[in-house]
Amino acid sequence: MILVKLGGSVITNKETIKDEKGKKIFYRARTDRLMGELKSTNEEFILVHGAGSFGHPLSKRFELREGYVSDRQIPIVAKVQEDVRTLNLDVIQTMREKNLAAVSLPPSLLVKLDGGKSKKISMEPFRHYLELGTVPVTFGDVVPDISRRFGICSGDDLMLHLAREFKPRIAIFVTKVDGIYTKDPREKTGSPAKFITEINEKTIRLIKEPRDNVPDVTGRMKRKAKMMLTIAKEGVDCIVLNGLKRNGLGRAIKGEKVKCTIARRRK
Ligand code: ATP
Ligand code: IP8
Repeated sequence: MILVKLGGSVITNKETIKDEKGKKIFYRARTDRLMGELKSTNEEFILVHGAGSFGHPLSKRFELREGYVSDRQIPIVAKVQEDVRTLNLDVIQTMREKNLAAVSLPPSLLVKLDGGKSKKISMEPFRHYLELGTVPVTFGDVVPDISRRFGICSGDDLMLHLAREFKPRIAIFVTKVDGIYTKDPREKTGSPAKFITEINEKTIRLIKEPRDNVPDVTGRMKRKAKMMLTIAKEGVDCIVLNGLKRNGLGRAIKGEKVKCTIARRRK
């Protein structure tokens, strides 16, 4: 069994957000291709996807990650939940078109935080729908928080909890870069970004946070790298690869060599 997260940067446009008609951008053709690559491997999987432009900009503007501070946030909690479900429905539809029986498992109903940290995640529905032969699909969402009333659960957090529970053969983060660099490879000033082939306690210290304005409330590559190390400590190999490269995901699942950053399992 494998665990795959399609990053918000791959399936949406986190920089431009809306098209000329004012509609949020979902990259359907690209998602469709990635589903084809997943399907061709014939291996059981759980799919997680990020929120991208459907979740981050409003969550940032209304500081949803820190929980309740004002009543102004309440309609926004509902709106962001609606938006991430719209994206989830888009993802689910591309899966159905590939004859993948995808079942949506919204974290708003399954996850409880306390002080921003995961307190409880119901794993039973994931187990049930796997046993049924369907593909459980979950995503970054706004969820209840016991002490702060609400908070954000990211797809990266879900990857860790699902890896811990299901011990997949591999956990794969699909993003729009080849892997993790010492700094954002788009940054052209200063010394060039160096590619990190393996994340460990030493190399993680080399990663600098980006200086761009991309709205993101759940942390960037450094946080992903930390999550990968934690997943590796759970005994699961974890990689980040480029979803823009045709068949990179499919080849990685088949065990073929692709350019990626790995955190090797520790147990
Ligand atoms: P989401 O969290 O919305 O699901 P994602 O998982 O696709 O998104 P992002 O956090 O958006 O991932 O990360 C991808 C982006 O991070 C790329 O656009 C890349 O340019 C940028 N980036 C910033 N710092 C780094 C770094 N050190 N190494 C690699 N990419 C980086
Ligand atoms: O895109 C964030 O999830 P992520 C969820 O996986 C929201 O980090 C609602 C911003």
